[in-house]
Amino acid sequence: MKIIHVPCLSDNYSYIIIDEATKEGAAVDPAEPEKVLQVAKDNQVNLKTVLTTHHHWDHASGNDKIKQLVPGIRVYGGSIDNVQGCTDKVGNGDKLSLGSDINILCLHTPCHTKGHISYYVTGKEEEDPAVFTGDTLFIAGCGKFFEGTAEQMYQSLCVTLGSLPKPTRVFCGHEYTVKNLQFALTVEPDNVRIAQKLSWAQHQQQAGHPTVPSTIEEELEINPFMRVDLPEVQEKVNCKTPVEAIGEIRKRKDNWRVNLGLL
Ligand code: GBP
Ligand code: ZN
Repeated sequence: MKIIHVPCLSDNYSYIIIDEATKEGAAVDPAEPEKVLQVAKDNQVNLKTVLTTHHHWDHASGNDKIKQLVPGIRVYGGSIDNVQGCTDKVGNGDKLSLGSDINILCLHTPCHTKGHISYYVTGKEEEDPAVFTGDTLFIAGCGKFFEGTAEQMYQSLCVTLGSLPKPTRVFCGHEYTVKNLQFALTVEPDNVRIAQKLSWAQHQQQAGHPTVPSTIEEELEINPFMRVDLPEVQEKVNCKTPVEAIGEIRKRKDNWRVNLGLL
């Protein structure tokens, strides 16, 4: 399988997943359909499906347009949210396929939105899997809790996504990595892996390169929201349980830039 980044809007990523044997493709959150279709055309890819992570406009608002431009395309989306143009509602555990070698497992990862779906994608046996996490899991961060609770984000991030194989590549919905790592250092100032990743991410960004993907293994080392099972992380934020800690870290992140403005 091949995965192509398509930067959209100000800091969103759409992706095209390609089954190389058949040249069939799936577009993840094609917020700017013309851009995504041009990349598909340049790579001789026949788009068959849209995988929508959640209903927010910067992810789902291209769906009606892409249906007009690609007759017959199937549009998958979460079972609860009202996703624009959705032709096929999916829920936790649903399985899809693409071309001859790609399998897609739908994972319900609620909290940022109620019906948020992450897509776990496997290709040939020798290839590392990929997961498309929308606005649930970002590199070194997570989405705001717009439609859910700390319990739900703990389940989505630390249980559902945290249980995927360690080498799984993480493709998220926004390029927020530098800011997320700067914040992560306020939670764990002595975490060397975070400092190293920040310096790498700053270089990538300056060179105009994406910082995506990371891996599940790496997230477990640098993402404060995925590290709340560790007693030392709970202690850093004066909490006694993982759920309490994830809620507290989210609250601190929500207020972080506001506080900087006051200094
Ligand atoms: C920044 O720090 O770069 N611009 C600011 C934050 C996802 S997009 C922007 C922001 O709030 N982003 C959202 C988020 O979850 N961020 C995580 C974080 O800051 O740690 N969105 O576009 C957002 O989901 C949206 C669209 C939201 C429709 C609500 C509706 Br309704
Ligand atoms: Zn969102």
